[in-house]
Amino acid sequence: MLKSPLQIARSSYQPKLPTALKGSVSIVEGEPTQSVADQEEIKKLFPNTYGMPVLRMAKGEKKAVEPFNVGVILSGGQAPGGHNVISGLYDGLKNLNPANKLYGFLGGPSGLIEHKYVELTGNVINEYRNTGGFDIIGSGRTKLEETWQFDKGIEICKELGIRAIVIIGGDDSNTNACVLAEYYLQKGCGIQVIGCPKTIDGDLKNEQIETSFGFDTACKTYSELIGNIQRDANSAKKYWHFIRLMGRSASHIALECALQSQPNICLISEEVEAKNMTLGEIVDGIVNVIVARADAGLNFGTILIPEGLIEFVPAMKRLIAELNDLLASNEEFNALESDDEKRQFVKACLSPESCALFRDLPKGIARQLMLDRDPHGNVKVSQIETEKLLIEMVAKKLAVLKASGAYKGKFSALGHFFGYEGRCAIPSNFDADYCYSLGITATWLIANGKSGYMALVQNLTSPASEWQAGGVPITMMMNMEKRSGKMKPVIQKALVDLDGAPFKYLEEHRDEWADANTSYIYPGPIQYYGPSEVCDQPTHTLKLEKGAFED
Ligand code: FBP
Repeated sequence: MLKSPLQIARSSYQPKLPTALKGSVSIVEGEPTQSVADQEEIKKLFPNTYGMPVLRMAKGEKKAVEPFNVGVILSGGQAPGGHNVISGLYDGLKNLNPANKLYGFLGGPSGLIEHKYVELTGNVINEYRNTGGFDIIGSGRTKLEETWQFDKGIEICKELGIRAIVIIGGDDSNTNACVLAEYYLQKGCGIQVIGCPKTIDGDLKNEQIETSFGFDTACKTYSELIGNIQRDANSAKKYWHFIRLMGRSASHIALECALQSQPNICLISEEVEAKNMTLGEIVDGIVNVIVARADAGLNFGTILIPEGLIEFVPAMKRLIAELNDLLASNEEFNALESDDEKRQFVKACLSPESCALFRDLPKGIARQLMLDRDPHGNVKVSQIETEKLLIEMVAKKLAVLKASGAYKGKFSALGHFFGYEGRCAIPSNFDADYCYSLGITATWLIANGKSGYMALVQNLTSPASEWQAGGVPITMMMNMEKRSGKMKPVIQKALVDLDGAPFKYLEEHRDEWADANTSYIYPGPIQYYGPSEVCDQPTHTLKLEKGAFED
């Protein structure tokens, strides 16, 4: 197969490892834990995996290990570094005992249920080291939640001699990993389940998990593109660029990209919700900046829009929640063919306030809101073109201002959506190193008989040699939330903390970035080779959160 020079060079990149993970490892147990909220309910639902201690890895003695096999699943959206978790897992297993085998379940969790798998041999793994994508075994969004699915898993694990399953996924997939771990412990079938924190969205983080893998590479990829657009805008001086950024719910990606590129405006969904803002007020805020820049002769600029924005506008949030409940396996709705019929059906069932809002939305947006939910009951926000909605609303408002003489500029807008462009990029050194460490860590958790844990690598703003590895009980991150109309135990999503250092930095600087003096930063492409300050830097978000950011 033909490869680019960078692909060839990356295949021999040796990820940097924390000192504690070099050689043999021993596990140190901390204090018992409890869930972040709803302790009684979570404890009742997870009697076998609740309250377990946080684990730390330290240097240990080499011990002989009986051979065992492991199955791995990639779950949910792609994130750069997934292949390195798998290569870390493979190398970790082979170092423990060369007779150990690694199986990959194909196409996500459904591979476990449908018994579709492949053995991941050294030759296969070598093809995928330090590459982006999940194509080594594919991914999927099948939700593992029913006992017949878990029992199908037992069947194939027994057949292949699999002692542990590693699920590489986001908050929903790791919730499923914990449900599976609990079930297998209850059944006493001897199959362990370990999770790994994946998602470009960056919303799987908490006191223990500093960041999910993939966030670093995806944000650097988008920031490069935003920087390029800013340089174009500053050269041509004729377009306003409305750039929607992936990240289903939380605005971490938009915020990180803003910190890296300093656009004129960056909307933050969590702030919109906290200030109870309407769509009209968001538009007014954008219009004010456009008018002020036009007054200074600048009819161009950049606006970052988090993908999940409309779900955070309180009135829209109520509408979407009603739609979610209404459309969850609604056969009558699913049988309807035309968009018009669907709209009529929905309007008849909504509350008067939501119905009024739904009626006023552009037809395209209304249609996008009625699309199928994902298997976890989430609206597919990546398919809702919020940037077009905002362009339309801003243009209308500017036309009114122009007619009154309050605006004299020219408004020509272009919409962009950056999402899939970043999910499979070649992992940055940070993600390549972090993911490889997560894979090795998962191996040690398995070797030590742990289940219901997520692999943990911390101290990520220090050099990789100083990172610390361990495991965090998944139940520790859980609370109860409404999903598809029912209360379910789920890992708590980390939204942007409006009191946190990354948002505070944006808040402090955004007036200056909106201003006539252009403050754009042009981050350029991810660098894989060269000085460490160019190649190995973690995100601004992580540095600000850890007090390691230097202006
Ligand atoms: P995960 O939460 O599974 O990591 O997926 C993240 C994501 O990339 C979101 O940012 C986006 O909204 C969604 O996946 C898109 O899903 P799909 O790949 O099904 O279009």
